[in-house]
Amino acid sequence: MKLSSSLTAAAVVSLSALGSVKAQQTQPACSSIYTRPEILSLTPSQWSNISGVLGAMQRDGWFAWFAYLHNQWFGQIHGNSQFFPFHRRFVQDWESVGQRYSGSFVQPYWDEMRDYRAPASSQVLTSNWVGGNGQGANNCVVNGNQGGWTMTFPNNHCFPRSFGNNGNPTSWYSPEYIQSIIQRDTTMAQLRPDIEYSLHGVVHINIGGDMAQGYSPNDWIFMLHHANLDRLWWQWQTSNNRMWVMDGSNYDNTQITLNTNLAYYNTPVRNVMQLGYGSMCYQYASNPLTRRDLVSSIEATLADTLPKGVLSTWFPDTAKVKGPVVDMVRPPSAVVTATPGLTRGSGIPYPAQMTEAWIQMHHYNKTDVNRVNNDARNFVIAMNSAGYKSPV
Ligand SMILES: *[C@@H]1O[C@H](CO)[C@@H](O)[C@H](O)[C@H]1NC(C)=O
Ligand SMILES: *[C@@H]1O[C@H](CO)[C@@H](O)[C@H](O)[C@H]1NC(C)=O
Ligand SMILES: [Cu+2]
Repeated sequence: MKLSSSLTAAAVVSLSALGSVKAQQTQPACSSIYTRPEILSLTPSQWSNISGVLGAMQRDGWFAWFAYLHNQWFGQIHGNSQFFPFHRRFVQDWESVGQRYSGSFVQPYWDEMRDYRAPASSQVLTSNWVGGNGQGANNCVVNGNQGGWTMTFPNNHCFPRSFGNNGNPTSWYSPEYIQSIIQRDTTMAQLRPDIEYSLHGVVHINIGGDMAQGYSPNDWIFMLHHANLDRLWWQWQTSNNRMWVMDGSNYDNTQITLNTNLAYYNTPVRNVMQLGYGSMCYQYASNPLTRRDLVSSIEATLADTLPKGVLSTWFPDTAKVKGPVVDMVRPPSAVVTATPGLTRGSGIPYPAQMTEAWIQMHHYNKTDVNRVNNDARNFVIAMNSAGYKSPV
């Protein structure tokens, strides 16, 4: 199995870009492609249109439907290689329902790594956007676009959130660590647990309320979060010829391939692999607020401060090219240092980990969870002992 998938990968690499698309892609190219923006880059009128559509979707029962679907298929779409392709199709399905209400509806993403040091202080979690922590005995959210809503799945309840660590969640995962994963992992069997057991789990748990349940799509943060994870997968796919890399297993331990059907959707995994084809007619905008400066600045800082051995262990692509890692063009360093708010100030804090309850709820493999936790801790130790000061 391992051998045949690496032969396939080698065959793809040896073809021209067009040839490899033809070899793997069976869907037509999209006639037009829309862009998913970072939520904080929306204009007030775009946000008012999107939140208006979300209100209409709630009125018509779509939040309940997606919460039901996610809960129903829960065991088949987590803890195995269907995780990324299923959730890609799921968010796109949601987005296509939104487009019935407004042709210009798009599902934004949240660049959660930017807010990793103090997640509760994120702009996203204010009354201007999705609102903050719940209040009172039932943790009902009172502000933001879902403030005061009654959710109907699995039964009527106020829309709740319950931030971790008594309302002040400890740090999530740094953009440096996520970049390191994207650079180091070469198989889906590596990437999937490295993201699912780190950033994925910790955001669900630390937002809490319905986000920490099988019916987490009740909270629109679910869609912002999974759009971000999908964006990270796409970033991984578009580096190092990994577009068609799919390996590891399904929930029943059968081997996954490009021809395996997705849970519920019964469409081959192949059909969701490449954005811009078939039903996947979207792309991701780089975060215009910070992303360009952030990644470039991280890279400049990494290359400046890390000893070569440390750099090549944790950032093999950066070590190789000593330039843009993935999709970024590094601006002149004058631009980097002049960027407001980015100071080369701080070491990297240890990330929060998944709770025991969350691990059991998903029947995650404890050996794999521990490996991911240890890797994340070792990363922090390696960066801090090399004297790395993060610009984020
Ligand atoms: C959003 O904008 C579209 C036009 O692009 C309009 O048809 C739709 O009614 C608007 N929806 C809301 C809820 O404002
Ligand atoms: C958990 O994963 C490890 C390898 O990562 C594997 O050796 C082990 O058999 C798995 N355990 C279960 C119960 O599947
Ligand atoms: Cu999920």
